[in-house]
Amino acid sequence: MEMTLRWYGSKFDTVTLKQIRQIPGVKGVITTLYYKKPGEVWEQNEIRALKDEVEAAGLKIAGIESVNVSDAIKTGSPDRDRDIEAYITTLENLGKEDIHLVCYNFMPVFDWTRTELARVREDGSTVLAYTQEAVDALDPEKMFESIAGDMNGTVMPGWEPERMARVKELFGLYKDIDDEKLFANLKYFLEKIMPVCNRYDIKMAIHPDDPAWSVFGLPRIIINKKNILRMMDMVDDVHNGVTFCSGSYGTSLDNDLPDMIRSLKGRIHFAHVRNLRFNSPTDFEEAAHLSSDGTFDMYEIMKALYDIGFDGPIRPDHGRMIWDEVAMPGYGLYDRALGATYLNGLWEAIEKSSTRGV
Ligand code: DNO
Repeated sequence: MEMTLRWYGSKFDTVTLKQIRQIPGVKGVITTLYYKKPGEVWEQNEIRALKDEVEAAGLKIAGIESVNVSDAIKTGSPDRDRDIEAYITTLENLGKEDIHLVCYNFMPVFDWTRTELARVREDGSTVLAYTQEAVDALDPEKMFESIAGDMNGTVMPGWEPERMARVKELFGLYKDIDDEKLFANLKYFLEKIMPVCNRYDIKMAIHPDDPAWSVFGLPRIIINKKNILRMMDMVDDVHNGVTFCSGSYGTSLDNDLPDMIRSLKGRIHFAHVRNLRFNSPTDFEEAAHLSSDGTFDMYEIMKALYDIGFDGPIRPDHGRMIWDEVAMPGYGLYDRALGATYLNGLWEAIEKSSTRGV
């Protein structure tokens, strides 16, 4: 296991590489060329410059989150082959720069969905939260407006204003796409990119849909053990793997997280570990990482990762906004640093008690 933090690049992130470097046990970042649009090629010199910047700060790039997949690929429109070619070139350029992990998602229209970005908890911290009631009452075209005021001046991944301005058009693109078509389009995409992934040993790690059910009637497929095993089987290559995100799969209380982890042995290439607190099955908020602050048993999650021999990058994922920090919701420094430290502590205890037989 390699502890990392997500970092959006010096032009976009409020957190610096120097700060990340000072979190005990964090040796790498998960990063991206945040300005790239889906379908655009990432040039090798741009990747090299990012790598140089990270390495100059004493860190390494542990993986990319995300190289985004275009709507043409997700909907299987006639332009998809052009975009897949661009994706392949990007993967080649990443491979040439010795980067071997790519996180991506296959969610239609909206990436992750939350209805509040700054719900105030009893201790005064603020967190991202979701209620189904709020989604049901909302016109999807108003979704962005309803949360934009709480973004603290940042651009949140998947919620880029220029994309959100086209929400109506985007819904139109997906009107004939159901789960089966989305699965077929994902298979087509994966089959095309597997040769380059094999050539450069690039592990593709699909991020789950968040929340793990359909929102606004859009299809959602990466939501549970059955579907993810179907995806692993449909393109049976070790480079076709997953980002195991406890906070996304965990939105559905039907998902048994440690059991899912065990069933994905060898195919989890990246882990996002965080906790949620459920106020009801349809109202949840992002808690501190500590088990007792939320609903999940974080020890069992880390133990399952340990037991399957997980040795990829992990990140504490979202944190609460604490100590008056102003940052991208979920992506401040302080609570993620506390999360990294806690998860490192759990891991050390699990490792030592396993190897010392106590
Ligand atoms: C939200 C993130 C997602 C994730 C993408 C992966 O905070 O977990 O935006 O990065 O879905 O492509």
